[in-house]
Amino acid sequence: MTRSIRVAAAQLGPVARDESRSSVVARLVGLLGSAADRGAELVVFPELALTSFFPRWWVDPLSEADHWYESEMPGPQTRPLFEEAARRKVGFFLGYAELTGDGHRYNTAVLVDREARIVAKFRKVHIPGHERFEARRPFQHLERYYFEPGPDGFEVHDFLGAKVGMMICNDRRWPETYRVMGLQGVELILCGYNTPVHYAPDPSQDALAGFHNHLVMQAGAYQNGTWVVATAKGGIEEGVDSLAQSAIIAPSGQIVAQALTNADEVIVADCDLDWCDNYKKTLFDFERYRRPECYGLIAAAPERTHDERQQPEESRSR
Ligand code: CDV
Repeated sequence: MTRSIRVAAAQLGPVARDESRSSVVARLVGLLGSAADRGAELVVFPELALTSFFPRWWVDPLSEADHWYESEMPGPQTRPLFEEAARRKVGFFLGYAELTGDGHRYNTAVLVDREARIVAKFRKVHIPGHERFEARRPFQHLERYYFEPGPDGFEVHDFLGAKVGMMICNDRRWPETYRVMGLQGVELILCGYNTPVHYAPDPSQDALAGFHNHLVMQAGAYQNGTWVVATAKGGIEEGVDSLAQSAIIAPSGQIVAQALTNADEVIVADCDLDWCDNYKKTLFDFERYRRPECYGLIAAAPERTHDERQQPEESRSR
């Protein structure tokens, strides 16, 4: 008997700065219902799905940004999504801004089972952007002001009969992300993203945003023999055009489903998990063919610590 999961990517169009949580959650509930109507067992929502992509704005002091974060999950406003998921027996991946009880801020996703229980949490590892307001930019990308890097790395979980991993947005650009999960036998990687089409540090990349998005995920899927399901928050959000093109990618590296719009849209595919072995047991039989003794530099600890790589403490205000 083949092992297969029907997975949906539930893309969101723009979320306005003043859109209420209950309005966004109602949109998520609608998308989850559409996915369930099409037989999906698992729905993947975007990164920071509950709010506008707020790192585009500089808010100082940071405590005045607390309303963008969730201090409990589910909380009163997100509970309707969990209730609907339990009613429809659909699992989901949901990205949101997390504020922990002891004051840490993470760009987080939860993995929720078909009874609406949180079974795993992932905190974004690679935090892109900058730490302080930069006047030269048409809009900010202050993720490094709003979030700490996730300390837990890339774990793989037994979920719905599959080996499932998670990553968030910029994580998808790094080969190490996929390989760390590949070494744990991952068969299905879930991802949410917000990718502004304009990249201020090098605008020559703007025209390539869609190409790079699929390039990295197709390569990661193929080189590790895994499915990748990646969901955007796309469209023109508060004046900033963000990439849509949500995609479901097979272990062959082929895109088997892709969003056609930059608005709320559900795409669905049957992910045959046994297809992973076509790659894991042939070209990418890690046991047989990898040469880790030749790759030492990749995992070597840097000479500087993470904190030393940050901007000087006096230029930050937390
Ligand atoms: N939300 C993100 O992580 N966005 C980044 C930026 C750098 C565009 C991305 O890699 O898509």
